Amino acid sequence: MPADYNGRWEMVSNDKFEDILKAIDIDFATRKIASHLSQTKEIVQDGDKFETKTLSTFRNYEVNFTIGEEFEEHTKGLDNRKVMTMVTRDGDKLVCVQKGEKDNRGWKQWLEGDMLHLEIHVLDKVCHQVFKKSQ
Ligand code: VLZ
Repeated sequence: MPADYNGRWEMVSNDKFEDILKAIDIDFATRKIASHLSQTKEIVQDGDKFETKTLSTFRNYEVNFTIGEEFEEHTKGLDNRKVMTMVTRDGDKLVCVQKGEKDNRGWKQWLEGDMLHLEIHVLDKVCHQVFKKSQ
């Protein structure tokens, strides 16, 4: 039985998110706002298909994907770039590679009990977010 990411997840920690925003060229003012936001993740998973929403009071980010299927992701409201994205599984972990202008861009997501962990990386920067299941 693969990991079940379905549900609503509330942010409990967000380490070095501003480093990621800087690495993708987000301006100072936006970084100061965005790095202090509490984010909520809503995930609807049906087998290998994921619909994800990252919500905040400032901006929302939505991306849908199917494991193993590469697609063009437009990082709308973030750095507004186009990247070629593919998410695969490594055991119960989701591993995302975002090929584009910025090297070593992507994220890994996994579960530990009722906590969802997300590690976002760009260039030599790494951010670690933790979310707690709320629904
Ligand atoms: O996460 O792609 O969980 O499937 C941040 C939005 C979204 C609010 C970060 C801040 C995207 C706005 C992370 C800043 C300008 C992401 C995936 C894995 C979604």
